[in-house]
Amino acid sequence: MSSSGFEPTIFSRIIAREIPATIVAETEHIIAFLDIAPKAPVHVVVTTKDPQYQNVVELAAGNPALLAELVAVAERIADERTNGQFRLVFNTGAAAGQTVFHVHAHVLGSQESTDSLG
Ligand code: IU
Repeated sequence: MSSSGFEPTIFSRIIAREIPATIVAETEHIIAFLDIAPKAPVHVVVTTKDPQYQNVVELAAGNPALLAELVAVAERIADERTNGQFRLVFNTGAAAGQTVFHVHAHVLGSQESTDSLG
């Protein structure tokens, strides 16, 4: 158990740079990294640095401003990395496919940005 009373998750270890990840965005409260097992051409995980919320329902109830910040970071990533169209997925509960109980969104884009292709 951590000093904050919450079990550190695998994402806490990514945030602490204890295990590797390709970090693509970071703010005071939010961090985003490439999913290690991408399910789409663009697949980024966006999570809170605070591990206390296990899922989006808890985050929405406990700190809606932080949820709004997470969504804003997700939109910025999508603007930068996809054609502007994206899916924002919050798996909620093990039966729904959630494996890491530290709130996070999946930003999924079917097409990478063509901005850099001229
Ligand atoms: P889920 O919604 O809880 O299933 O999402 C967890 C995601 O975290 C999943 O897509 C994993 O591929 C991803 N992931 C990762 O990117 N890096 C890791 O070290 C681990 C899991 I463990």
